[in-house]
Amino acid sequence: MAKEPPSTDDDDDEASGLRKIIHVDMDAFFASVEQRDNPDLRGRPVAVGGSSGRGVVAAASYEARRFGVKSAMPSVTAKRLCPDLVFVKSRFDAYREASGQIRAVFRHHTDLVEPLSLDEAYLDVTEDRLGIGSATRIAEMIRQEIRIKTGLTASAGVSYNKFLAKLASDQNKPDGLCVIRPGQGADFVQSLPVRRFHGVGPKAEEKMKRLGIETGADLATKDIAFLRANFGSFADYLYRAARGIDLRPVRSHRIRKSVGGERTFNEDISSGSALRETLDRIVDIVWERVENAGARGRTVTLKLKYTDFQIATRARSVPYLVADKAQFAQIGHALLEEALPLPMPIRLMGLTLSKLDHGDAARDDGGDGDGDAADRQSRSGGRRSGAADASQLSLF
Ligand code: DCP
Ligand code: MG
Repeated sequence: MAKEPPSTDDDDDEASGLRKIIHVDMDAFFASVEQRDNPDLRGRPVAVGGSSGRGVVAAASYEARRFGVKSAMPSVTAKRLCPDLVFVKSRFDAYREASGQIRAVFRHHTDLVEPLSLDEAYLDVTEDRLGIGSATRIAEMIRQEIRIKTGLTASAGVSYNKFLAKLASDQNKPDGLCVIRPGQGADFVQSLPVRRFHGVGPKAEEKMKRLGIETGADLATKDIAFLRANFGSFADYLYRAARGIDLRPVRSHRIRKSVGGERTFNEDISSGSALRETLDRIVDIVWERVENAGARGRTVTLKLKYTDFQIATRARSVPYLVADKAQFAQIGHALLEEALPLPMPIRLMGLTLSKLDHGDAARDDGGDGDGDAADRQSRSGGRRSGAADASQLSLF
């Protein structure tokens, strides 16, 4: 029996219907696939990525991380930190295959799977397919099934919303499990550095630091008006997150329309050679995102923003999916050549791949995501009363 009146947090948990959410994230994904497929690499510090002057580390094995090597670090820096580091070229077909296997494991337990990238996904197991009931038990089964099917380890977080489940999956990496039970979310978030909040990147972290916000507890002292004034549309998410609340449903039907990236320059550029070089760098960044998303597409769009802030776009579609980075780059360059000579210098260049084909995600295309989520939400709402609440809690 609860002796105290329900706190606002409990109210919000109720509003979200005490969902059972699991976030699964593979450990050192690309690097682990390489170690699995090449026994010589096991137990050694491994970096996936180019070792050349401009290469960056895509993934670092846990052995390499002990030396401070991590994703997105320039390869030269990584080599300096860890002289014995072994560089391995990426093999996206192998990563995509493992990704398909883990998604099949997820679907064995629920239809409500929202992949975030090749190696991680949110699952809503409030009403799990096999009727197991305990989200913690399901997470353990999933980790074991992934190990059997792929020979790789996964970490999982279990909680009552997406925000907390993702934090939890990171908590006991590698090969770990962490459960944040109903009522524990607000406390869990207090001591965390804001950088661990999903969506807070280096820039937001820096800005928060200037505002005296370093932890969840600091964030929770700021009212919504202050957050809106400083973080615009991000404010509502932050306000709730600082209290362990997140109302976003798991959306299995979310279809990404495009993958792209752009760069704003410190100095406006206009010369053909500088433009081509810039485009190459953008191709590197965007193609990495395309591969991480497991996306394939048919249309490439080049965006140029001129010094007078006018935006020009040029697009080209191909009859088949863009096959690889070389073809992506070639189409991007063809679009750029068409735009030359430029009428004036540009301050921004962007490149996007769209008309995406979603591979195995196509299976999810059948319905309207929001409608379905709302339906599930209300169905669970209907079941939610008296004894059902107690059993849901005990089975968490
Ligand atoms: N990746 C990448 N470039 C980055 C970050 C990631 O190419 N800047 C790729 C390589 C990773 C994979 O995406 O193996 C998954 O990214 P994660 O952030 O989940 O990192 P890992 O799975 O490598 O490690 P962790 O155990 O921390 O999840
Ligand atoms: Mg991972």
